[in-house]
Amino acid sequence: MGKRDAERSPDELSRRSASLFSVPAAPAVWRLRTRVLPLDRPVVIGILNVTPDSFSDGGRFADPEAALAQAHRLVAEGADVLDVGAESTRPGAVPVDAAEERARLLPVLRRLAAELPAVPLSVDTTKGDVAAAALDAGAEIVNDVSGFRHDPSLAQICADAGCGVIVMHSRGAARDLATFVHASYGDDPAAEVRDELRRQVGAVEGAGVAPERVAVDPGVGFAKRAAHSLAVLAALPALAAWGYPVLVGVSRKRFIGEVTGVKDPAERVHGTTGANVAALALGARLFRVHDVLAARQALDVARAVFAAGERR
Ligand code: HH2
Repeated sequence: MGKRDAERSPDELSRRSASLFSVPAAPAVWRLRTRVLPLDRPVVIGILNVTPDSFSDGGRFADPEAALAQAHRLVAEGADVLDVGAESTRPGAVPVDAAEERARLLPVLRRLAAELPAVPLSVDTTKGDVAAAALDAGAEIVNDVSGFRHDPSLAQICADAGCGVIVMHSRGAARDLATFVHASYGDDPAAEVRDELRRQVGAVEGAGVAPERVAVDPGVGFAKRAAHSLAVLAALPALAAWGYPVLVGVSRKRFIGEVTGVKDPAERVHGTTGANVAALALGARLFRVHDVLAARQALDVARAVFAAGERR
């Protein structure tokens, strides 16, 4: 029989609590199109929305010059990767056709690839031909919020390009993604999310994408009420146990507003920090955020604490 806590020395107890909260094992690197991203430090992915209508920063960076200035700011604040998106998933956002999406993205991606060559670029799209053009313009990663469900050509395009892919859990068609239309779950929402995500990862790998290029994302806020988003975050260790790098996109989202009572998304930075640090402790390695400086500092400090625990 094991010892009771009362019989353990303070040193033994603190060693055990350090290992309880130490970061679960994750792969050492994530392979992208032309480079390898180390995962020994939390990876901060800065969001660059070149959209007129995103939920928290819509319209601010739709002009390419404004987008470039914002990209330089995010990198100066410590972003490791930039995720560039031209179609909002916000409920009620106007769908964007592929030609318009390309016209918004390509000038920005080309300039970023030239001006910030050390920063891997991710393209947030669900469309194969947009992804193909973005990869030609220098993107390293394809981030698909439909989890490679909407466009059957996309996984093959990624396999041929050898790029990194982010497979995110979601349900339903484009207009329903960030709504509650499909937010019905049984007793264990996180297990259902994992089952569905597992199928999507299988489909992506079945199309030829190498497992070491895959990152997985539970899709916080996508077909998930606040309780579902909290449940998938709490269950991150089971997702991390698959062995892929885990990404979370909690930044400024509605569940943070519900927990904190903060209505304005731009004011949700402190709640976002809390969610990101919790996610790091539970196994996430990649953090998609609007507020890069806060995430960079908070995650680096949290990582340093866990690392000190591991050395004991
Ligand atoms: N969330 C959003 C967009 N893309 N990609 C991943 N992998 N994970 C996410 O959680 C995620 C994502 C929604 O946030 P945002 O880009 O700020 O808003 P909008 O869709 O309105 O542009």
